Parts: sequence; structure tokens; C-alpha cells
Amino acid sequence: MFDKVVIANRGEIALRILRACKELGIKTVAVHSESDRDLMHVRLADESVCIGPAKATDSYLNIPAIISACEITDALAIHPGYGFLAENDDFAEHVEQSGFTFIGPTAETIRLMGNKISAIETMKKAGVPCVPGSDGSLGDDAEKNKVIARDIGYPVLIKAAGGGGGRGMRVVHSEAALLNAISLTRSEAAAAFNNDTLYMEKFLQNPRHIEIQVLGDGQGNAIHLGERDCSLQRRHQKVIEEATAPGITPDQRETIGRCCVEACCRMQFRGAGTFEFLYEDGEFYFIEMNTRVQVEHPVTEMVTGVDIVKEQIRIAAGEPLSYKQSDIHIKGHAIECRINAEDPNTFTPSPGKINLYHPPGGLGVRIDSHIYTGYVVPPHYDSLIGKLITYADDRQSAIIRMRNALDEFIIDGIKTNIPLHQKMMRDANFIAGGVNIHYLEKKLEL
Ligand code: MV4
Repeated sequence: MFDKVVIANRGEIALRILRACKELGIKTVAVHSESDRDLMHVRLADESVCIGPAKATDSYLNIPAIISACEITDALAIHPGYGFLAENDDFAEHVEQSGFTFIGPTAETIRLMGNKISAIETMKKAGVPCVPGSDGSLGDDAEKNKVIARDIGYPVLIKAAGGGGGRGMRVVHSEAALLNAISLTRSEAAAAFNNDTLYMEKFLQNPRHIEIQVLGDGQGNAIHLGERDCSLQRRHQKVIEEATAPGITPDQRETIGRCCVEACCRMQFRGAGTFEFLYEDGEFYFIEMNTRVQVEHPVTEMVTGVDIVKEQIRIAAGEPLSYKQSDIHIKGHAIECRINAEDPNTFTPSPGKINLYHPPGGLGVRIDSHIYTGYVVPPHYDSLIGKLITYADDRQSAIIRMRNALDEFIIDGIKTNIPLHQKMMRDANFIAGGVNIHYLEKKLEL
């Protein structure tokens, strides 16, 4: 096992990684920006290194500064968390070339999954169900593109190979609008991703977003940890996630889970990953794979008992997976509410000093958060200040537990979206379960 690990992130996930390291007996180095000296994990880490100014490009995205921190502290590995450099293949490559271990997949895997066309091609070959689409990139031949769209059937979606997470997409409802949509999306993609490669998919109008968590050892062995439903989102930011997904049967879970495992084995996937699917009319359609730990990983941990971050670290150290598929038993139900420092009505960020922090507790209540009374939420980063997760035998009980936990939660001094979550936990359609990706935005319009 590693003697010392650099935590190349901030906030709640940095604290989450620190806890995993401590359980594994690993020393920790917190690298932080000038505005993050008072972060909880910086206090708790064995060592800390300031790597630059508040602006992320000068600190958390500063590759040489992070690798230097590794060198001066004699750390052996870097955990990137999520966001920032977590899915940057050049970073993974630099880390390894400098003689350190990147806690995550190989640079090659990150690159393969970062290009959405090569990701889909890989999955299709492995037998993972994908959205009907162009089977590769769109060329410049207008007539050919019309034929592709006609064969798929309108409405279609033009997507950028370098996009993902909702960036670089355009819906097309008719042939009359097709060519213009392609050229507009192409120039946007060139500007945004420095890659104007596009592909086309059938546009699914009312899907749910369901994703499968996997772990691979990089030697051709892999397991899945079941699914999460992440349909409750606003502007591609998830707000509430849960495991299991309402209405998904054990048979469906096993079938789609096995497809993902097969794909992981074939690409010798190493680390923790997530297969993102759209789910509509009882069918799963692969859209993207994430090669990092995700914000919502706790709901999977609660229903499986697997510590995903500890597994990431063990895998990176070359240990075999701690579990066989037959060891994984999904039990109960978990819900996560993302707590953001923002106005619950306008969604404007609300940084500032937390005058009083009083978290809820009790059986089946988990909080992953770095905040404390007196902490000042800086304005430079995203507004996530913590995650409230409840676990219970069944979904209804997890919702009741969440309602009570939210009602107990005190965060004074800044605005948070707790009132939004309190409303959602009393929403009849959410309680019924299985709402689609448009539900939250439509409800907010009312
Ligand atoms: C889609 C889709 C409908 N049909 N692809 C948005 C984020 C990116 N990961 C993929 N996205 C979508 N791809 C097809 N063929 C609808 C979305 C989409 C979406 C997906 C997941 C969660 C929230 C979403 C919100 C709007 C659109």
C-alpha cells in the first residue's frame, strides 16, 4: 500500500478521500489554493502545500504545481477526486511519467472514454446497448448526413465527440433544420473543445438518467455495484440521486450490470467508473462513461456496503478487487440531497460565512461535508457544500428519514437549497418514483 497520498481536490470530496486514506493507514498531503487554507481536510491532513491563487486554473488545475507537491513531500500517488483534473488524460500521463501513481484509469482509457465516439464504439463492440445513431463521426457530405438522420428518424440530436455532460448538443426536429444545426454545432464544438468532430443520435424525449457503478482491477476483472437514478437535475447539475432506481428489477440490474462488466473486462478497465444510460420504455441506452469517482457515489456505498474510495486506492496500489460479483448484495434504499450554497429560488450562488452549523443525525443519516461553524464558503468554486444521504430498508422510509433530517438541518449565514429539497421530499410525483430528466426543471417553472 502507498505510504503517502496527495489529495488533488478540495471541499467535501477532499475530506472523503482523506477519511479513506486514514482508514487504510496512508499519510495524506492536502494541496490547496490560497483561499482554501481553512478547509477541514487541510487541517486534518498530515501535511499541506499551497499550490497557488484561488483561481482554479492557477491552483487545482496547475499540473506542474501538483506534481511538485508530490515530489517535495515524497508522496507516491495522487487522488484527483472529481472535476478539476480527474478526467484529464494529459494529467494522468504526466503523473505517471513523473514516477507517481494516478489513482484512476490509465491515460489511454481516460482518452478513449473522453472521446464520446470512441467510447460508444467500444461499448457497442462489447454488447452494451447504445442509442441508435450515426455509428461514428459525421462527414461534410450533406446528402449522406440527411440519409443518416432519415434512417435514425427525427427528432435527432447532434453531439460533439469532445463534449459530454450536456455541453455541445443540439436537437433537430426536421430535415429542413438539419444542415444548419450541424454547421452551428460544429463551430461551437471547435471553439469549446478544440475538436469539431460530431455524431448523431436518436433524440430520446423523456428518458430517465440511470447509471451503473463499476470497479475494475486493470487486469481484466470487474464487478458492478448496481445502479443509481440521477434524473432529478437542473441545467445538467444533479440535485437528488438515489439507489436503487425505482422500478428497476433485479433481473434488469443483472442484465445491464453484466453488460458493463463485460465492457470493463474487455478494455481492462482500472479503477472506479460509471456507465451513464438513458432509460426509456424499459430499455437502457448507453450515452457516456465517467472514469472518476462521482459526487453521488455514497448512495451506492450505502446499499452495497462497499467503500468506493478505498477500493480506488487499493486498486491503484495493485491489489486485487476486495469483492467478487457474488459478494455484492444490494440491500435497502439510499437518497442523496446535494446541499448547495445558493438561493433556493433563483439558484444564484450564496458564498459567505456560516454563522451556525448544526447537522442532523441518527440511524441511517450520513453527511459528507467539510463545512463547520465559522467556515467561509469562497466564491471561486462550485456551490456544493455537502451531501445529505439517508438510508433505510425501503424507499418510503428513506424519504421520511430525509424529510426529518432536512427539517433538523441548520446552516445559518448563507442561503442553501435545503428548502428546495424539503419541497421535493413532499412532492407526490417524486414520492411515487421514476420521474424523468425534465421533471425538476418543469416543476420549477410552475
Ligand atoms: C441525450 C438526450 C436525449 N437523447 N441523448 C445530456 C448530458 C449528456 N450526458 C447527454 N445528455 C443527453 N443526451 C439522446 N440521444 C438527453 C440528454 C439530456 C440529459 C441526460 C441526462 C441527464 C440530464 C439531461 C438533461 C437534458 C438532456
